[in-house]
Amino acid sequence: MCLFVQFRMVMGCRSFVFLVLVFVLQWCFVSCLYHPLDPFNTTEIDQIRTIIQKSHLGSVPNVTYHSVDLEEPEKEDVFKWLLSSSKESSRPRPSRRAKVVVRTRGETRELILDLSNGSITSDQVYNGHGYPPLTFPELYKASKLPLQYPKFKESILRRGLNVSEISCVPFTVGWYGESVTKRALRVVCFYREGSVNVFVRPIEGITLLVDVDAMKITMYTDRFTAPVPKAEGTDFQSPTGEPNSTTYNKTKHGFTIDGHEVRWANWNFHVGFDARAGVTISTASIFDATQRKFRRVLYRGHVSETFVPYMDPTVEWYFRTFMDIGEFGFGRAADTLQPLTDCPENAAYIDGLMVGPDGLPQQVPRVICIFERHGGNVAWRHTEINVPGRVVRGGEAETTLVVRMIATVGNYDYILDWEFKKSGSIKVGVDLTGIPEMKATPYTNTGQITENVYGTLVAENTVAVNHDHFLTYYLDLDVDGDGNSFVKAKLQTARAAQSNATSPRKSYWTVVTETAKTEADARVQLGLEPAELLVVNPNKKTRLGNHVGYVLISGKPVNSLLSDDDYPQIRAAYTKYQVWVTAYNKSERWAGGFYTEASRGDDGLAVWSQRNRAIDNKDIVLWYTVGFHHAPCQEDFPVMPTLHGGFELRPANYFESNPLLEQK
Ligand SMILES: *[C@@H]1O[C@H](CO)[C@@H](O)[C@H](O)[C@H]1NC(C)=O
Ligand SMILES: *[C@@H]1O[C@H](CO)[C@@H](O)[C@H](O)[C@H]1NC(C)=O
Ligand SMILES: *[C@@H]1O[C@H](CO)[C@@H](O)[C@H](O)[C@H]1NC(C)=O
Ligand SMILES: *[C@@H]1O[C@H](CO)[C@@H](O)[C@H](O)[C@H]1NC(C)=O
Ligand SMILES: *[C@@H]1O[C@H](CO)[C@@H](O)[C@H](O)[C@H]1NC(C)=O
Ligand SMILES: *[C@@H]1O[C@H](CO)[C@@H](O)[C@H](O)[C@H]1NC(C)=O
Ligand SMILES: *[C@@H]1O[C@H](CO)[C@@H](O)[C@H](O)[C@H]1NC(C)=O
Ligand SMILES: *[C@@H]1O[C@H](CO)[C@@H](O)[C@H](O)[C@H]1NC(C)=O
Ligand SMILES: [Cu+2]
Repeated sequence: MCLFVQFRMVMGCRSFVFLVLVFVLQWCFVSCLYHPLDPFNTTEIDQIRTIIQKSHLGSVPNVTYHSVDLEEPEKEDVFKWLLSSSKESSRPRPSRRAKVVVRTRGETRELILDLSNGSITSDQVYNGHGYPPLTFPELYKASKLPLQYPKFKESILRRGLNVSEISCVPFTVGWYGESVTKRALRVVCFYREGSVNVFVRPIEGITLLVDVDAMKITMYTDRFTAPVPKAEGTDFQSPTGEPNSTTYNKTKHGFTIDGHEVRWANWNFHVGFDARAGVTISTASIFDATQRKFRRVLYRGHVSETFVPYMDPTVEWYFRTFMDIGEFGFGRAADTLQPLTDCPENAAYIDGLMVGPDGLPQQVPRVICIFERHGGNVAWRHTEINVPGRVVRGGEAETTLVVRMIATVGNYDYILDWEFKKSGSIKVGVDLTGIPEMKATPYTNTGQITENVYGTLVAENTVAVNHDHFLTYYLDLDVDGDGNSFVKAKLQTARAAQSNATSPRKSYWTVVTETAKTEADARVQLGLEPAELLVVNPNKKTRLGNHVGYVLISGKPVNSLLSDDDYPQIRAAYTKYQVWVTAYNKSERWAGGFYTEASRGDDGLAVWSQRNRAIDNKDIVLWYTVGFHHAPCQEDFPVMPTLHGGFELRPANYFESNPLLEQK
């Protein structure tokens, strides 16, 4: 029954249960597995809270849970479990351990819990820089403070505005060289009156700082005013409401979801949901029809960090340099998917579960959708006219499987896709949409502007400010096993030998491969030289003798243009390169460091890479950053059409030949 408790697929789960109850019970008994990388279920979340309440923290008032993460089991134990052929009950599932970060009495405390014996195996106060993610109640309370603050109310009256029509939004503050920091938020206010599009009507000129632990306004300035942009033409609501659920419930799927494991075509993988990363893909392997077995591809993949720095250095704007994953969390920001808009008719939905600030389980309905995409593309084709007397045609329409989640982080929406192809490719896509951050100005036409406004006039009195989006992916590839190497296959122009009279050609390109020995060799700024970037398994060869591998097909080369000594860049130093490779270490998953809020750049990918560990024929992790420099345009107002980015991991000498034909 576990399947149905954890996963309410929208496809009429309940009636399905009644119809095939007997079958399901038997089936669950033999195959309803608890995968070692499963997110915590309600029983386990309750157990975690109980363990903490029974400890010395039980008598401490106001313990808030900021992060509860599965403490990653050893990889070898996960594989022992995966490859075990014994029955579920006797499978050696690694013990479930939780890393819990709570705050109490103004301190950050890290606990490691062992759920198998209910003990706290480690308990320490964290004294380093930075703080755990902010909780929703903290953000909510901070957003309400201005509305009761006399000086703010005065400022609003002076602007001739109605305080009842104001929405305030808490923004993280970053770090700008302060030697002592407090958990703080800047609260920025907007005028709704006549519009639901809160973010397009900023009230400019006011700076408001909140001390989060004290939950008090500790700084207030009102330096200038600018006209509030008008409400007209800013609405973005769809004319129709919720779709009729009967139109999307009755679907047949070409895949199965068993616990958190998905099987489709030649793929087999685990889908998880994490408060910090959002959707995670784990233990993805692909069936090789030649070898008659599943072979490993990706041990774990998810967004590790995001960095969104705005390019306006003025007093009211400079701090807007967000690292959403660590400061807030893509899982916490994940939205319930709207059938037929967010996911097509044939989608199955799964719910997400996380731990609330009070330690109680918090459910997010329909947080991930999974669907087959019949995108109208061609998987492969050929027409042969050189067979005498015949025209020979072959080909196949492409069907892929998409796993999708959407995070709405304040003004922006990120649509995260993991698309699996029968060819062995994994395409990772991200679509940006939502409302760009706007700044109110006196200008109504670009002809009036004589100063730098740090963006584009997208509507009267409205500048959409220039900014970047960087999404850094954690990609623990295990190409056909643990021992992997990172190879740069550089394409170099060569001169044809002039002495050879048989060829008139003067040049050609050739492939010169370089295997990265250490982490320093594996920092890559794309676009500087043509090169194929591969993760290969040097211990495995095809029958023909090529090393089996996966190639990274990158998107546009975008790296941060901020100077290295700029504070936000110190915190997000890893955005200087699009590609990094590190030695696998289960504690190194968050590119911006574990404690990202007000971090100082002393933890994270750029720091780990400085250790310059050996990465040749080792268990390695590939990090890839999808980047966008966003200089907004008028079409981005009042809500922007999706802007696509992404990359592909594609087999390269992994199979003996085209796997699409092998499946026949
Ligand atoms: C469709 O699914 C939704 C969500 O699971 C459920 O509330 C509804 O009753 C279902 N409708 C039908 C007709 O099965
Ligand atoms: C949660 O998982 C544990 C195994 O880790 C299992 O024993 C328990 O029944 C599950 N609880 C629910 C509500 O699924
Ligand atoms: C605990 O929280 C409550 C409500 O927020 C507050 O009134 C109280 O002062 C807090 N207690 C301590 C010891 O911080
Ligand atoms: C619980 O198990 C852990 C091993 O995971 C061990 O270190 C610890 O001592 C055990 N605690 C108790 C109370 O048995
Ligand atoms: C201010 O807004 C509130 C709520 O929208 C409304 O009820 C009230 O009449 C407004 N006050 C003025 C002075 O317009
Ligand atoms: C949904 O659609 C079905 C079939 O078209 C119809 O019978 C039902 O009344 C509709 N329900 C709602 C709430 O509109
Ligand atoms: C000249 O070209 C022929 C034919 O492509 C090739 O077999 C031979 O190796 C070449 N010789 C030199 C010296 O490049
Ligand atoms: C693993 O990573 C953590 C955090 O960066 C570090 O403290 C630890 O030394 C690393 N372990 C190894 C074996 O590199
Ligand atoms: Cu943007």
